[in-house]
Amino acid sequence: MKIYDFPMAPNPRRVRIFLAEKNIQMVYVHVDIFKGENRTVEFMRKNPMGGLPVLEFDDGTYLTESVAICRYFEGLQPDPPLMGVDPRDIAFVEMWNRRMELEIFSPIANVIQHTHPAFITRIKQIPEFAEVRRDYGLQRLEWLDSILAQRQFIAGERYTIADITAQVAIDLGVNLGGLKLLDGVHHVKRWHEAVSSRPSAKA
Ligand SMILES: N[C@@H](CCC(=O)N[C@@H](CS)C(=O)NCC(=O)O)C(=O)O
Repeated sequence: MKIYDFPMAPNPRRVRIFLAEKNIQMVYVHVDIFKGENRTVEFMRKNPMGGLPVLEFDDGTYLTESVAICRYFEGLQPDPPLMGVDPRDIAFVEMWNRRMELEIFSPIANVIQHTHPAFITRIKQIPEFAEVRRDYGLQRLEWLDSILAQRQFIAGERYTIADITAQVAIDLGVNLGGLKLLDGVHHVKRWHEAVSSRPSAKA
């Protein structure tokens, strides 16, 4: 088993953090997105969508979508639980993870895609769209701040995949986009310091 990976990209990092939390060792194969290595004919045979990460099983089949890959490893090794512990908890973790994808990750990714020089040749950049999404993302971080005022982690008192999704999104915005995402959101900042101090954050 191996995972096709690119260190700077947030979705592959989501899986790396998830596996680090579970202490699962993995073989990672470096695929350089900026050099277009994920868009070659050979790579598109592995994942017709071209995206990373991709999990290759030993029988030569491929699993894509970072959450699907996490779901597989959660089933394989349930401890520590990162996707919920019973039907109700699983549903709530799912809800918070989807909210982090749609309300936090997506606007931050849009800002990067529509402003960062690395994307100039990849998409038609629309600065006004980046501006709208930046404002939306900042507003949603204030909302997240009000959630984290009430509890330790995003889905409750236990660290879950929802924290990983928000963590990779915020790190992307701060490190690659130079966005000041942690200013004025004290509870998000406290939470971010906590997740960043976990050994998995280095993954
Ligand atoms: N929904 C997919 C998204 C995969 C994706 O778009 N990954 C990005 C990196 S974060 C990528 O490979 N982008 C390069 C490209 O699509 O050419 C997932 O969760 O795995």
